[in-house]
Amino acid sequence: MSGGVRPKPQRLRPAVPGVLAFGANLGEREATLRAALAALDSVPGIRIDAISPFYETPALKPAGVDHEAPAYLNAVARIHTTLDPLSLLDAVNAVEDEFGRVREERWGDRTIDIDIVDYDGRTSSDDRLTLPHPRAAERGFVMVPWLAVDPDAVLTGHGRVADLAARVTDTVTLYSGGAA
Ligand code: A4P
Ligand code: MG
Repeated sequence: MSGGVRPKPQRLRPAVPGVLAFGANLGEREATLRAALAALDSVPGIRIDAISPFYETPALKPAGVDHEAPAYLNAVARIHTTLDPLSLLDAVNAVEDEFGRVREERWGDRTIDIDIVDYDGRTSSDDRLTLPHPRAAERGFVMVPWLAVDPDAVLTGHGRVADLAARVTDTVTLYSGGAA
C-alpha cells in the first residue's frame, strides 16, 4: 500500500508503472474501495505505490450527470506491475467480481469499477482493452485524484494531467471520510 515497500518475489518481467482508477456508488463505498485496493496489492505482480484521497462525485450516465443516482466515491492508485496488460485486466476484473460487481447496464450503478487508466504510457486497442482509458482525459473523477498522487503526470496522447484536471467540468469533492 502507500508508503512502505514490501518485498515481493523476483520476476522475470521488469515492473512497469501504471495507473488504476476506482469508482463505487453502491453499498459500503469506502470499505469496498479500501478492500479492493488491498486485494489488488496482494496480487502477485501488482504493487500499489500510492493511493489518492477519496473524492465524492455525482454519477455520470450516458445521458449526462444523474443527481438521482447514488453518488460515487472515486480514487486513483499508482502501481508497478510485472503483469502484461491483459493479465492486469484479468486481475482487476477478478477483484471487481470478488466485490460483487454486476454488469447489467453500461455506466450503471456498481459496487466497484476498476479501470486501467495508463499502462507504462502505452497506446493500444483491442476487443478487451484500450490504452490509455479512452474517457479518462475528460473526467474530473479520474484527473483530479491522479493529479493528487502525481503532480507531474502525463496522459499519453492528451498532455499534462494538471492541465486536463484544470479543464474538466464535472464536480469532484474531497471526501471527508479521508485519504486511504
Ligand atoms: N476495457 C477496455 N479498456 C479498458 C481499460 N483501459 N480499463 C473494457 C478497464 N476496462 C477496459 O467495462 C467494459 C469493458 O471495457 C470491459 O469488459 C473491459 O474489457 P466495464 O467495467 O464492464 O463496464 P463500464 O465500466 O460500465 O463501462 P466503461 O465503458 O468502461 O465505463 P467507464 O467509462 O469506465 O465509466 N460516474 C462517476 N461519478 N464516477 C465513476 O467512476 N464510472 C463510470 C464508468 C460511469 N460513470 C461514473 C463513473
Ligand atoms: Mg469500467
